[in-house]
Amino acid sequence: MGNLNSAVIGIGSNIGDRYRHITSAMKELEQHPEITIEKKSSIYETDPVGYTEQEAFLNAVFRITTGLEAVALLDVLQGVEHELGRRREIRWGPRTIDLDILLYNDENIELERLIVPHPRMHERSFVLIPLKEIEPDLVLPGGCRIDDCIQDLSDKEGVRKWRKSSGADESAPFGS
Ligand code: A4P
Ligand code: MG
Repeated sequence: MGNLNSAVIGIGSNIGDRYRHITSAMKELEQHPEITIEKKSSIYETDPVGYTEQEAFLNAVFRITTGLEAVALLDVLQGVEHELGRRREIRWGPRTIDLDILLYNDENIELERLIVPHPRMHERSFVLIPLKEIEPDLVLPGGCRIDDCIQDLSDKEGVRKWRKSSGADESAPFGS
């Protein structure tokens, strides 16, 4: 394994068996020789943000160490999205799986296909609430402590801890 980099990944799904999509994606990533998952948040059920005429998401975040450069990591994440049948149709619309690089070391990256830190993470409860679980002392790029940043968000009620045993998701037919 090459030099160890630390990255935080956001994951989300709002089509079909959302829990299975999230666990399958994480299993795929765990099997990559240059990726180690270090810490995972709980899974949250979250009201859709942006394009709101869609089903609720399951969202989580996790921290990895990786020998991959940021763009190579994005390639791997997009490969997993593709494998799990992600179709890009509506921007911010429904998806079987979405994998975003939220943070990569403390680097600022501005390429056409990769912007890190993720430009919308600061304003999103579905990112910051799970992120606080794994990085409680994080100071966000821009200087806001994660706790203070969450306090200022208006959509906190749209983010609820989710339990697999709630059942509904497992019995729902695909695509319903
Ligand atoms: N890209 C640029 N920077 C990054 C990065 N840091 N990580 C590029 C990953 N990709 C990055 O993404 C579009 C392009 O962004 C990619 O080709 C990549 O090169 P996409 O995943 O194809 O499309 P998208 O996700 O629909 O667009 P975008 O802009 O990434 O959307 P967001 O901002 O991620 O929002 N509501 C809830 N509750 N939960 C959600 O998870 N997600 C979204 C998507 C909207 N509302 C949501 C949720
Ligand atoms: Mg995305």
